[in-house]
Amino acid sequence: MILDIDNFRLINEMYSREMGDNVFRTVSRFIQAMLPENAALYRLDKDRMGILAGYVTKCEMWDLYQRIQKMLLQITEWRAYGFKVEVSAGCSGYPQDGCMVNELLQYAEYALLYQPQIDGKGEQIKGVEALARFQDEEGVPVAVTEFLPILEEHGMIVPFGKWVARTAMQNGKKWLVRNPDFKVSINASALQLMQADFASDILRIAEEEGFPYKNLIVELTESCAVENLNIFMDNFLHLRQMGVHVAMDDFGTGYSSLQMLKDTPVDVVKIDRSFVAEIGSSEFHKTFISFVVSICHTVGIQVCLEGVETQEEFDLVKNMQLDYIQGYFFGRPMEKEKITEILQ
Ligand code: G
Ligand code: MN
Repeated sequence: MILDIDNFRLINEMYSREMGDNVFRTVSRFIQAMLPENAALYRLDKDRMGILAGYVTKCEMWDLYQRIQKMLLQITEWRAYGFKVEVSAGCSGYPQDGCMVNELLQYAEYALLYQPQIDGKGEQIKGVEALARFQDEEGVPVAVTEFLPILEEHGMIVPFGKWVARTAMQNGKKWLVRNPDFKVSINASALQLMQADFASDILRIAEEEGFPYKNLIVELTESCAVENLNIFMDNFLHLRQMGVHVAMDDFGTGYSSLQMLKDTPVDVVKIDRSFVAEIGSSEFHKTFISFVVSICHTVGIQVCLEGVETQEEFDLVKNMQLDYIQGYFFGRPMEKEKITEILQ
């Protein structure tokens, strides 16, 4: 749904730009506060904002619009100035009318950040994981995981995934010049893995961007494999055949991690960060990590430990022969320029 503040130009002209900004800020703050959980608000341009919501009918959107109208009329802040603020709205839904979602996503500020992956001794950066972030109204970053259901619902996950892949490879290419073994990881959701074209799309993008297959890691989660095993397997095998590396993300959280490991021979296993979180207090969690390292190394799989946040945690794992460590202790997801700096 796209909302347009009526008479916004007039407010700007009759009062001031500051007044206009003030009105816009207040209006969006009020709208933000009444949005349901599955919806997000964006500023599109001067006087327009968009609400992107998943799992709702047009009727519900219309109802939301009416409630917004009513709420705005109750704002008293501008009474003294003698004007009232109303908004007009246009609403479209996917898949019925499609393109507005594209417009919204085009306007939405999303960025790709990169989190360093260090070697097991904590000495040298070996690669990065690309992580998408949406910037909300106030510029507060929102993890894309919170957005995936909306993207999926609107059929946007495939174009979004392609955007992530292309951007990561574009940005990552220059890191390879002086670090030929540097790895760039991207995440793929279960829905992407179920597209018959997934692997060939990734390979084509790598080709177009001049990014070597061997420097790319595609991260999958265990849940990827359950629904449509054939398409998943085809994609998986195709990527590996061509030399793209595949990592199993969030390892240890699924129902059948070990079976998964047996059936899908990945290159890297990423141990879920919940294991590190309890490493200080739980012998099981600590043993689990060494156990995974030992079983994986026996069959030639590398291991990345996620979620190392403190020196104490690092001290407990630095002799575990891990291949990679990733976590806030070594760096939060950061702008590409920061990675370039680190690599200097
Ligand atoms: O599912 P996946 O492993 O791709 O998720 C990566 C997410 O984990 C990112 O959102 C990233 O910000 C977050 N993350 C990375 N390192 C840490 C950490 O050390 N602690 C916590 N709490 N989160 C982390
Ligand atoms: Mn991941």
